[in-house]
Amino acid sequence: MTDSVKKSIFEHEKGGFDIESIKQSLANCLTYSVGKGPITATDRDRFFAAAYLVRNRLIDRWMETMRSYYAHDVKRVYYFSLEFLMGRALMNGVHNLGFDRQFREALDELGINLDDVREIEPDAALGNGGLGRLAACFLDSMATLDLPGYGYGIRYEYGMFAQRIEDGRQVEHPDNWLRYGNPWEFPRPEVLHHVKFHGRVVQYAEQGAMRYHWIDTDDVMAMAFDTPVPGYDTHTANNMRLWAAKATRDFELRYFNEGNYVKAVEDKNASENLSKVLYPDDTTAMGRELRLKQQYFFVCASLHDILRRYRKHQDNFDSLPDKVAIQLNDTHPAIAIPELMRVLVDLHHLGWEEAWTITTRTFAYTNHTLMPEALETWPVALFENVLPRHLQIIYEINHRFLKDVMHRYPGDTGILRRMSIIDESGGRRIRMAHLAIIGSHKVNGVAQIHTELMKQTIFSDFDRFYPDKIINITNGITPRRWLNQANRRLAELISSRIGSGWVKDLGQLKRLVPLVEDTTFRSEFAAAKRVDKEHFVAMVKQKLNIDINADSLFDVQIKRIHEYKRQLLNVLHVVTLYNRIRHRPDMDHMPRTVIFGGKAAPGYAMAKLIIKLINDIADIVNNDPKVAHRLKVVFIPNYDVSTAEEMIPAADLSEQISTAGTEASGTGNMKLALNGALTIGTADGANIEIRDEVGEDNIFIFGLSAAEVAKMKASGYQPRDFYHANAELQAVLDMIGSGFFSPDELDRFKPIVDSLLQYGDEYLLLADYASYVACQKKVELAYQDQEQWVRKAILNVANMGKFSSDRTIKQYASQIWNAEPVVPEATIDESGESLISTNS
Ligand code: 7LS
Repeated sequence: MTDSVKKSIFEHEKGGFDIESIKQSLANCLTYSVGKGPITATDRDRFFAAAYLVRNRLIDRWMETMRSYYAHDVKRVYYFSLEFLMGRALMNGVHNLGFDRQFREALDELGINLDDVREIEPDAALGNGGLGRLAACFLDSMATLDLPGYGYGIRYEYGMFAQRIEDGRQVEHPDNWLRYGNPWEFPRPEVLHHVKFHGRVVQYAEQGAMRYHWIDTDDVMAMAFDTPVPGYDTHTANNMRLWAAKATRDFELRYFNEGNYVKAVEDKNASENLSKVLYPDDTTAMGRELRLKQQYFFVCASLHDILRRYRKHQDNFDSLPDKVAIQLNDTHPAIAIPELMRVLVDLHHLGWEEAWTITTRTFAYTNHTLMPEALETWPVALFENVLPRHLQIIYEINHRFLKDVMHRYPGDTGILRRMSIIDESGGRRIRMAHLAIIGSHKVNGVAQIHTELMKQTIFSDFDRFYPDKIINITNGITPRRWLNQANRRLAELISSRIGSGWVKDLGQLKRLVPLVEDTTFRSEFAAAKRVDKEHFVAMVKQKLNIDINADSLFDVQIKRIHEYKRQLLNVLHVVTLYNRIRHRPDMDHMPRTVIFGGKAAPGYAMAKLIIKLINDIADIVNNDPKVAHRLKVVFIPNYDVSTAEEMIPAADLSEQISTAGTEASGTGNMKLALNGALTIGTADGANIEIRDEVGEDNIFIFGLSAAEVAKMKASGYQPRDFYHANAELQAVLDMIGSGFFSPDELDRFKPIVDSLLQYGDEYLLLADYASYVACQKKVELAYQDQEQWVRKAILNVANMGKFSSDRTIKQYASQIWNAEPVVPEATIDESGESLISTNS
């Protein structure tokens, strides 16, 4: 190949953004990166070519961003998370680079169907639910705001399981998302860190100080994989660095020494299992040892990586907190606190006090739940075995902390027991939340009510002890993915009226408020929703062969299946409506389609039974001629980021009906309201702040408040009283319990009814039932007045500005991280050294 040909290929690959360059680049990528010609290429080949095309246009920005962070030695923010639910990257890249239109037209001119290509890409589903998706929205916002923010996590080989529904039941299938390769990641085989496990600690005195050595360990290597995170409408592209486990070379040596090749390979496999799979559980601790190892594995590698970067400019650790902020996404990475202490004290011989000041000024912790079963604790014995030195350090942290507590509250032994990192009640366990609070300078909750409850209940002692440590920063979502990409029709309508500034400044949506009086705008808004609903109708027909009616109210509940989220309360309402239609078939009944989506943790039997119940009810209701299309029930399988993007634009009603005081924030509530769905919800999580923004008249709030829930529980809640007092409720429960919906197995759903009537109805469904059903009636009346409904929907969209993750991230940056935006400049690296070895 001549130099000029090479050069022209390179020029095209770097990428212009005009249609001709895109067409040329796509052809080049197909040939030179995929190795296919236009005739033999499959849709998958075309997807890969398109991905390389986008990637090539990102790389310069990405490298320049890293170089400029390096050149200015800026303060960096590291978001430590066991989960990143990124979804698909192709259109996000196109969109954030701002060449949507040209990209579409180029593909069109080449006769390539964009949807076919786009849909080949598997979701990067490295997360369970809200907490993982929040991490992904935060990366988008940090890049968009030009903040030097890095994601650090695990490159799971298998992400969140794929859910199939077979005979109405959830069946889990492995998510082999890397099978065809991942065009977005750059393997960095030279970026490797040693991670130790097990072994023992020896101590000896040296120059008057006690030194600790962690020896005889089992070691694993962590290898880096980097993925660019493009900001929207900016030159910044940040980095997400995920770690994969690799065996050390010890195994090869052992093979030579022992001549036992098979055993060596087995051991090698076992150590590489560490990053094999994401635990599909967002409540109860499981897979214990491996999960703890995953946590330490990525924390250890990430901290070493960060310190290596830090020490390129600094020869001591004094300014670590001025150059590094580490945000702990829940307690899952909280082992980073004793790990940093170990590095500073054991490896670099800092004094304890000095190391502790640096550590606490570096870390901050976000709490995402008050639910006792999701508050992480680890048995001391497990720590002793897996991380013996860290256990010692935790004891030392605890000892010093409790001494301070004792000084503050002399003679109060109760408070020592309550605040200790070690829970001594029944089997000694390490309370990771206590460790995270003590080791951080700031702790935040994710919605006002959640933070208040944190301060008043589980962390009240800590709030008293550290008065300004616990703060609130309400969650948000990225408007790029959740409106501008997911709902093109609505996004274009909005931009046609108020310009596109809202994409980066969501508060500008307020300018839609006066347009509620504009009949043209209202009808265009309604028409956009209508088209989105029709698309959804076609999808349901194609995937599930169910006919649903676009004129009906689309009543949507999409989230992980969990008892506290109360999908079952929604089900009780569905059966109530069914009975009303059956008993009064000739009356007017407003057509409604109740749509569910969500995964249950594989070991969570009750959640899986609720899925089966929804599907069994769907079978009967959807096929009952008396109902005649006035009620339909659909369960959309495999709810994930991409499915959410399809469903949210079509929703009329958003179900956010958790027992008050249980949902820390919720973020699906924000996504649905931003897309013009009205919320029916409890006074819980961010619903309360959504009500404050959109106004009482534009939201449907029902049920007990968190205070009332607490009071009712304290005074001895009797679910049976509600059962006996409400004939409709009684009928519904009797039908479910006696097998009306499961004629093939009459007692199939008895455990569900028993959980309500025999076992105390922990989430107070029966207490909220009447209020919920009455509120749903108000929804129906409102929906029947389409003009009023559309006004409300517009006002929801217009008032969602607060819930941009850009606002959330700005608050983190100023209230926790003390980090500033850095606008990248094209600083070409004259040394010619590679980006990674010098500047990453
Ligand atoms: C988890 C595990 C666990 C959320 O999405 C907990 C666990 C585990 O305890 C145990 C063993 C194996 C795997 N994976 C993954 C997540 C969580 N915990 C949480 C806690 C809160 N996962 N949330 C949600 O976070 C959102 C963002 O702040 C909130 O909007 C939402 O209200 C909250 O439920």
